[in-house]
Amino acid sequence: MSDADEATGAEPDAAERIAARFAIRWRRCLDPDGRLVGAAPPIAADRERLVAIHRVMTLTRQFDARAVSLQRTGQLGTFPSSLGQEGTTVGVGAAMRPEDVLFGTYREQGTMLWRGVTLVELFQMWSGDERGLDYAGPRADFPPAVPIASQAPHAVGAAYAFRLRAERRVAVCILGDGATSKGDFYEAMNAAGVWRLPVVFVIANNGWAISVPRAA
Ligand SMILES: Cc1ncc(C[n+]2csc(CCOP(=O)(O)OP(=O)(O)O)c2C)c(N)n1
Ligand SMILES: [Mg+2]
Repeated sequence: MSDADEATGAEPDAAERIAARFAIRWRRCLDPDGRLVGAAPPIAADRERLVAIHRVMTLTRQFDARAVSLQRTGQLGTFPSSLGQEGTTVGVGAAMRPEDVLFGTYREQGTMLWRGVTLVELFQMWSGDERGLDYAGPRADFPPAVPIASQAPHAVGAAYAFRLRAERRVAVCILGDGATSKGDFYEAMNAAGVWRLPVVFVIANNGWAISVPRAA
């Protein structure tokens, strides 16, 4: 059915009927300049929690600056900065329960710090020392996925296990906007939808996949 058919109420042509319609709602609390849009969410009144979140956001930025300096002076291997994404990463961590399981990328330092991964473990990990991945804190969390979107099917597998074991926990999978172009992302979304699994996909849209802008 064309838009014109719909507007006039005309019978749709049997050869071109609409198979499905859907809408994706979006919600925001702040505009790009940080001004409040609409009513503040309940967490805005929880000063203690906001300070706790802000503390880890600040720690994340300090860790980031230190890691970038070490990387630039040849003392650390590759390091993906999360500068400017502290709110997303720590915010996701703060929304999770301890028993949930994180499947993040290489920019989730904030989520990891919130969940109890230590600074020593982060420095070990980014120095290539695998002991840094054997977290003393969140034992079940997966290591950051460097192969893009590869953590999405893992998250679905874990969520399937939670379902089979009747465990009340959620797999939380964080991906970049570029990762949404990967086949594993669609396969994971499809399986999660078909089996109605307890998995949440968070797309951290920073507008870029290395040098390719989202608009391209
Ligand atoms: C399977 C795979 N292909 C290519 C790469 C190289 N690569 C590293 S980062 C990146 C861009 C990812 O963009 P996005 O998902 O938006 O994450 P961002 O880095 O912006 O956080 C690519 C293609 C990779 N790591 N893994
Ligand atoms: Mg990106």
